[in-house]
Amino acid sequence: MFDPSASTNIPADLEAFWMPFTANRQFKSSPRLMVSAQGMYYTTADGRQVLDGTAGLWCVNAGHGRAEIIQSVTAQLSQLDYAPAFQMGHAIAFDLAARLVKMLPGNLNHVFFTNSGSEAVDSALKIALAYHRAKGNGTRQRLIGRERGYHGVGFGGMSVGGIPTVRKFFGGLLVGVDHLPHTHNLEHNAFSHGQPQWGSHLAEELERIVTLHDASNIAAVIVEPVAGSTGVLIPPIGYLQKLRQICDKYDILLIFDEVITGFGRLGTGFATDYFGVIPDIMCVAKGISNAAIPMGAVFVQEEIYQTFMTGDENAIELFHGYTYSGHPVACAAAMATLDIYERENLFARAANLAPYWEEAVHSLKGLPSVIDVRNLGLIAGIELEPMPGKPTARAFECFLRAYEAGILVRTTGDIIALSPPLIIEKSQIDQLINTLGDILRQL
Ligand code: PXG
Ligand code: PLP
Repeated sequence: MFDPSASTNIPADLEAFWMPFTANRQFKSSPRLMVSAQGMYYTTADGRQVLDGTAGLWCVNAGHGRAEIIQSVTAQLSQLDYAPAFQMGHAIAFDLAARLVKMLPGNLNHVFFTNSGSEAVDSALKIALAYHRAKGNGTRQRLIGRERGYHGVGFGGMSVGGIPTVRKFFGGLLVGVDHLPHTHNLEHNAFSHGQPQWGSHLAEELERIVTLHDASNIAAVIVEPVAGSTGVLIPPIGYLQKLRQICDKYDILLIFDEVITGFGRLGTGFATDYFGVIPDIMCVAKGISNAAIPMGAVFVQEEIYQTFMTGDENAIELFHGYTYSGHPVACAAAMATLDIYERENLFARAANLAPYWEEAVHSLKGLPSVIDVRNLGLIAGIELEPMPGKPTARAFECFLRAYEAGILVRTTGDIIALSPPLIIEKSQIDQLINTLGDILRQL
């Protein structure tokens, strides 16, 4: 039997595993290996405790090693490890769906399950296209994303995404896509606390795109309410409201990609609650199951779901799904995760900590090479001046030194992104920011 505690901490062979989004050769020449995790800390293969400043990859919102999740997953595995998801069902997927939609505002009443954020995004885009077609608006095929958006790595998500390196190696991508401009602007918004004042007018670029392509050809606009992966881009005050208005005006579906912002990251259940803007379709993943078992989901408005529920009752309404949609073990992890969020009031906890967090991260202003600090909820971005001719090098060096110094941070370009588990203590915020400050002073 495989026993993780009996396996050696250092693998004999690092070559076979082609690591995702990783400098494979750099890593394999000096690996950074985790052995276990509990609460706010990882234990590394060389026996050190590392404070998790990133909730894994923005996903372990309730902290590591939660006993309830382990017990639920184990019990579910013993009772029903798997059952076919097509034309068959099991209660826990229905129970989880009913519970999730109660957490959401408006008529986001139906949920389609996936295994990841990437799958959630591709599912959302397909639902948007099929919805318009079902309404007799089959010309509405164009999808609008945003520069510096990240929507995962499926062909749909890549195409509406706006990160050059995520796109440029993979050919022509989806046809019929256009992009809004991103809202990041150091000249106007550097060192904003919370939402920037400047920039809501950038939503009006959607009017230009509508004029160019005509609304009759546009299916949906997809944005992250707060862009995470490309370095924490906070929406200007009023920006998302304007996008919502323009989408309404032209019957364009608004999709929020809440893969990072969902499940408490901003101190509310979802970004839709934080900003008071309700999308037509919403993608989640990550925090839905505290990352213990992979899971993603797409929520849709009542009217969208009902548009599909017409015609022959014996006909499949949506020709889409994954072998593991609503996997019982993932559902069990999600159920236990939601129990923890509720019982420990973690979303409110994050909201209460947010002012302390804001003050702590902004204390890094003025340190060498720090050109911006931005924050919202329990997220922060610290942007560094790139080294001449060596973009990303400064932040990567900072990441390596941080790991040595016992804190896990995430970098993207020359931006350090922080997003700790929502259980973080004030003393741990101090540890994270003080350690980072020391490193920035020495760099
Ligand atoms: N949408 C958004 C907004 C995301 O942030 C995805 C979709 C894709 O989810 P999956 O589960 O397919 O990875 C994401 C994922 C980082 C980082 O450090 C961010 C993500 C994943 C890994 C690293 O910024 N976001
Ligand atoms: N490829 C093949 C050959 C398959 O049979 C399937 C599913 O049956 C898939 C890909 C899709 O896999 P999944 O449903 O896990 O996304």
